[in-house]
Amino acid sequence: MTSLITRRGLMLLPLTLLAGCDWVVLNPSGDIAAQQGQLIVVSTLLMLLIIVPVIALTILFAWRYRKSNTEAKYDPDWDHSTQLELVIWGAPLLIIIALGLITWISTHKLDPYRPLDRLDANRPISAAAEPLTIEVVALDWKWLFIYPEQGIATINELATPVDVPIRFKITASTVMNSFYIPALAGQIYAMPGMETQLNAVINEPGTFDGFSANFSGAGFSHMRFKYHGMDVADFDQWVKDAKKNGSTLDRAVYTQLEQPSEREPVRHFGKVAPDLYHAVLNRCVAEGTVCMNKIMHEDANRMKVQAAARNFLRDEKTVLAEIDAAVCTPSTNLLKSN
Ligand SMILES: [Cu+2]
Repeated sequence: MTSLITRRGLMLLPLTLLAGCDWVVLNPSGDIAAQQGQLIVVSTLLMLLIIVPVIALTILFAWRYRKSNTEAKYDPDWDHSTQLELVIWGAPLLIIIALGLITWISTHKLDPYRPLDRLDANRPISAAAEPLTIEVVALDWKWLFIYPEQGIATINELATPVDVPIRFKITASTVMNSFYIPALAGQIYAMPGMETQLNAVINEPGTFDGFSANFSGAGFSHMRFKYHGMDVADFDQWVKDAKKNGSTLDRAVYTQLEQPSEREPVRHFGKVAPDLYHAVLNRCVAEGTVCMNKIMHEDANRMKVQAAARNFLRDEKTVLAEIDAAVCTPSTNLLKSN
């Protein structure tokens, strides 16, 4: 008896654990994350349209056609029902059509590269409205945030004003990470030598968790930061405070910073070398290295010259063939006429 109670208690344990959860993904503070949360709810409900009836009917059939029930009709030669066929084929078809439409629409509407067209469900904004740009660099094992317009940078702390569209440009220094603030928007990969983007907005002031959602080595577990959604006035004050901090983030400081380290404390830089993010992205922070975009540009130019040379040679062959034809044809004709 005790073992049965214990077993039942243990079965309930996961539920009590879940009850303590802060369901941030389904109750976020940013409009993009809110729309993504709604997608999860809608697709789960669509799935339950099949799962709930199937489970209910399984139990119903097992009960109704149990051996001791002599009332149930026994019909071993039954093999077809048009109504059943309609339900069995129609229901999944309609659900797949609905899921397909939702996927198509939301993939385009929630494309992280697409500039926002609304602050939330009730407040549209023009796509031309200039967002706040933040450059994100995933380092081993801390986050660097550069505010190019404000000329400041931070380590392991992010702040943005509430109800202002933000455009994140995301890259990494060595290995792949994933930039994830569940309250704000879905995760976006951070990769060295390339840039990903995220457009999002926070609608409520508050402090939220941010972290790397892609394992990146020894210090990964502590690659966490606090994200502050602030009133515009508080944000301006925060920028001013950061500016007051005299230290400068230049290439030398960055090279130090880039070295692997764990549990980095929050740090602010009042000045940032203006081309630092470009150099990080194109892997040319170190003195004397050529930037990747420059190498790619030169490669592209070389390809163009090679293609032009090939075209020229082909044209020359065509011209020679034409000359050949022009010179040789009359002589054969002459031969023929003789
Ligand atoms: Cu994948």
